[in-house]
Amino acid sequence: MTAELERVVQWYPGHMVRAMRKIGEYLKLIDIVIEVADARVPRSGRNPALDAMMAGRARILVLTREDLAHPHATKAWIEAFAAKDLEALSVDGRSQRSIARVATATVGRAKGRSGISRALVVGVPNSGKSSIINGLLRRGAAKTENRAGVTRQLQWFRLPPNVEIMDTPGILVPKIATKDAQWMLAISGALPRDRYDPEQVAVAFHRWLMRRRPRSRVPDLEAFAASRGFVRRGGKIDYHNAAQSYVSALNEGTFGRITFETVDDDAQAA
Ligand SMILES: Nc1nc2c(ncn2[C@@H]2O[C@H](COP(=O)(O)OP(=O)(O)OP(=O)(O)O)[C@@H](O)[C@H]2O)c(=O)[nH]1
Ligand SMILES: [Mg+2]
Repeated sequence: MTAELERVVQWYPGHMVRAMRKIGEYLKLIDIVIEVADARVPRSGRNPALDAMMAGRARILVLTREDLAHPHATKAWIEAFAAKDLEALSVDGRSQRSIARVATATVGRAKGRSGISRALVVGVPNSGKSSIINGLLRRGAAKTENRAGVTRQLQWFRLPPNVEIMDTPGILVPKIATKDAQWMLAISGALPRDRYDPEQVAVAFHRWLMRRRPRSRVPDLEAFAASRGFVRRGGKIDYHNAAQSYVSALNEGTFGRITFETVDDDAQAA
């Protein structure tokens, strides 16, 4: 088993380059920007290039997967964003009740009944953009799936009475800044499964957790593999499949609600 996150994980295919350019072209038509990020990675799960592009517009930051993030951490993040004049709200993108809050925030920023407002939904891959759009439209109009790179093109939808909303493909940064950001983005599903080694990701996550919470009872990959029966004939552990299952377990909340990045990391880095 390899211990370190050695392979450089990058993913910036052509459709992201094109989407970035198209968003730039549409931007002058846009009144409201809804940025969608996984609540577990509110720093690495945001794309600074999109952030810079959207500056000066009416914006909402929707933190998805609140069901998997730690509630205290999410609250601290929302307050930190508010202090920077960015309205953030946390949701479970699969819950209609959550989406109703996004609808209220969006409509609150729309023009009066007379004109059409245009909203743009942006964010890194698999953050839950299309799910939010489907929730707002109350139908499965936009394709969603639990893997990165599902939405490939920009697409408009009509949200009665007077909002038009555009789904966009997830756009990553061309170069992921740190090794921590790499495993965090891998777990959150922003990177396709064939782009990273799940063993390295599972090990990097557990090491990070032990540094943060030495008394945590979340199993390491070895213990998980043994307890879930990932043993081949001859007693050898099947680490690869165990690691994939480990990453899935993290995303099903099996190990509890864990936020990977805290506001305090920011303060320490500053
Ligand atoms: N647990 C949990 N899963 C969510 C939440 N929101 C969305 N999902 C799931 O996350 C997966 C990705 O959702 P999508 O809406 O397709 O994500 P996307 O941002 O459109 O992805 P791309 O188009 O690939 O960039 C789906 O399996 C959703 O069901 C949430 O709040 N909690
Ligand atoms: Mg999508």
